Amino acid sequence: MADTVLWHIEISHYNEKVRWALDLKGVPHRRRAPMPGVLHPFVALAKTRRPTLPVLELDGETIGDSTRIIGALERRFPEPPLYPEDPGERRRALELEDFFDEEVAPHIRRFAFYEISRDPELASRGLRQLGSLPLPGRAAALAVRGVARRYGGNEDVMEDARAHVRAGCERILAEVGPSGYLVGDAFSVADLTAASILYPAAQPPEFQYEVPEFPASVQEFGASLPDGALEWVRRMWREHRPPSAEV
Ligand SMILES: N[C@@H](CCC(=O)N[C@@H](CS)C(=O)NCC(=O)O)C(=O)O
Repeated sequence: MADTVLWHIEISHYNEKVRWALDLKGVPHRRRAPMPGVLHPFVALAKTRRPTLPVLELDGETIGDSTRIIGALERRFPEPPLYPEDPGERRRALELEDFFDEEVAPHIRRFAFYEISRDPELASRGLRQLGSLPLPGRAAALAVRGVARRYGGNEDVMEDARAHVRAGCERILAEVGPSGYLVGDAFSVADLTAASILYPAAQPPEFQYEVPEFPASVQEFGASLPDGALEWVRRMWREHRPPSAEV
């Protein structure tokens, strides 16, 4: 087990999904964070032929994509379960995982990078904080704008991006049951995914790394999101986010 290695990006919400699953299941692992935006796509490509992290090395297998990694962890370390036992509940939990991955995560990312790229000083501090290439103001803003574009972010799609993030919050409020969880009576992959993907908006104190600094425009948008949804995200972190199992 000592050679379980997570290749990750500290600030990334998709990467947080996998860290949370590893920590919850108490899997001792090492973490490697190749320079984000510079080295990380090459490391990912070399390992999986796709440019994205997270990538997990587990039992001699190299697995890319947070959903596939959680599936593999669930098989190898079934306790505590993240997939509900009941087939109908399991289907709903996996659908919600997919919804937050596909319909919310890309939009929160393109919105945040685009807004940061409009403030050169913030962009420069952000790159330094990320452990990426240290660039001065305008150059940093251009680099971050490039990342935003890579993720589909430009002025024309900002309203759509905000609408998707809001829809994610509304989906939480619509799905949360009397138990306080999205599916059934227990914490599942649905809750873990929603709470990971929306962490940049909720800024939970349990986040294990430095939370990115956002411009006023992002903070104002965050403050306009339905309170109950972000409170729910913070509660999931408070009640279900264990400390790191990194060795
Ligand atoms: N569907 C993938 C998405 C992962 C992803 O988009 N990772 C980003 C960081 S947030 C990445 O590595 N991007 C590099 C690139 O696209 O070049 C997952 O769930 O793991």
